[in-house]
Amino acid sequence: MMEWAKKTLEKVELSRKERLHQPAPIPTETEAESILNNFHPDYSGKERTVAVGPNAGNQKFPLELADLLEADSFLPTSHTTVPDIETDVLILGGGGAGASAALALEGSGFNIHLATKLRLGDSNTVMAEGGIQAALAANDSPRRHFADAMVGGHGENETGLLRILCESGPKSINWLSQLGCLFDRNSDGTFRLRGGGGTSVSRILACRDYTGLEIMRVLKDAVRLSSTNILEEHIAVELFDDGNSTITGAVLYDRKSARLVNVSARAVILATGGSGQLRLQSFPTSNHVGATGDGLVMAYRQGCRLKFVDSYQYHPSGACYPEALAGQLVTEAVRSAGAQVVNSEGLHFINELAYRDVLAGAIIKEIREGRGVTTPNGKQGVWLDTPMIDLKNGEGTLANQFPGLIHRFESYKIDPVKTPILIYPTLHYQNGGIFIDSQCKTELQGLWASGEVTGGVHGKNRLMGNSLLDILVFGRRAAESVKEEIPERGPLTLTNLKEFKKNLPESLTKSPLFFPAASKINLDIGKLEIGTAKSDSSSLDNSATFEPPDPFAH
Ligand code: MEZ
Repeated sequence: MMEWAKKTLEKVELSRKERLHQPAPIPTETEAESILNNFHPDYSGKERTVAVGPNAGNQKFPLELADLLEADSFLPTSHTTVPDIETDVLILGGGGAGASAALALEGSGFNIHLATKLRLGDSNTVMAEGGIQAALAANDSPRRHFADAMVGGHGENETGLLRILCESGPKSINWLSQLGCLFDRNSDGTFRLRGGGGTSVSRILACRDYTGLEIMRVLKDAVRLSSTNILEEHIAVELFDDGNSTITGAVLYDRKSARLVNVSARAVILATGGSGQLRLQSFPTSNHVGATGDGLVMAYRQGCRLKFVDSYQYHPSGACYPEALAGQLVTEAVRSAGAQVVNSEGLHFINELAYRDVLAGAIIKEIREGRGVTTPNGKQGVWLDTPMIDLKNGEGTLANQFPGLIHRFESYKIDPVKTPILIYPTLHYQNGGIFIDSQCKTELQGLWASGEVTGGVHGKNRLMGNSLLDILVFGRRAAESVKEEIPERGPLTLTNLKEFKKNLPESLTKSPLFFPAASKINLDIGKLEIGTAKSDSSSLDNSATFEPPDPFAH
């Protein structure tokens, strides 16, 4: 029990009955604008332009990302370019987008390699809880899905990409079901559909509160059974070009043998995911440990422009207490099932299904204005009144629909069925990324990209459940395009990298980051020679017992 919060919890309990049938208002457009401008982290001015690369001087980046874009490469320009592996298609990333691309290439006759930083499946995909959108209901349509996402994205979505996303929803669910994905169903066998923030009809399919895990389970099994060569613990370090800007492969770092591996490929699909582990402005994150924006850095050095990378999604309901869970996702589905967002005085100050950016800003506002709850360690949050779920929907609903939530909190003697959860926004999703066209082609020949590393489809605020759909749709689409347009094999050079380095300001730091500093995983890549295994002394710093990253570290 949270003894320290006794007084405020009493106020929450006292106001519960009155709140039961009284939804709080969604802010008007003017109120929302004021909340965003004054309280949302994207609008705090903690951003700057960079001096090098295709966006130099004309696009602002969060400070932490700008530093990485202007940092030096780990790879010396003298690095040898003799290939260790020759393949047709190299997929970088082992999450949902990379796995979907690999599966769509099966049967093409191409030789396929998929390289992943950790193990196949270790990705933000498995961290997604609440569901995936697809216009399947009788009263729904891809057009309606499109309209909802467009409004949610502040009208800034790339319309061509968004149309493809929404039109591909139903067949993506069909494909996943054929692979064995067990979506929740109604007693009549139809898919159980939930609502979410910004969905005008129920459109979200779920597997309880572990949807991403279930989706990745089937994708992973299928990839393992396919002809794809899986290179686990092979971290992408840099891309190769042919001397004429066409991408021709990548340099990987094999963690197990501590060797650099040159891969020559006719096509590269970048599916390296997001960058929540940059922990912008010291925010905790819901992202997996490898989400450090490596794909953005590598592609940028080659000349790919980045779009909207000043726009990140701070998921309103990240866990705030206990500190060991800080930043972990408390799915939006908990809010759509009836849990209300309540301040220290027991006031239901905003509708919990307001757009994510507005809700996150409103929570920060409440705290800054003194109506938040302070934990014994000085962290601040507001209440998510989870007991409301059973009150509204009947006893047992929360336990039945959100077993993952219960499991995590009961370890700390908090029962969300009886006690509200303290929440604070958590860095959840990179809204922007690499420019792609409708075939997932980047601005460089030979390089395709899909999933969270790309920018545009979600505009400046993604709706719940559209990222799980995105990775399936655009992972497979990239593969289809590769099948049609794969170039001939080109030479491996570091021409683009050398050009980029020429204009680089003096920099002591190196990038990509690969792992957050708090993980204590240090890769000493610059010192390695190609093909020379570093005896048994891996470059991992194993001197201390491994501690998971401190969720509040930066
Ligand atoms: O798409 C998401 O971000 C998602 C499903 C998150 C969640 O709240 O569960």
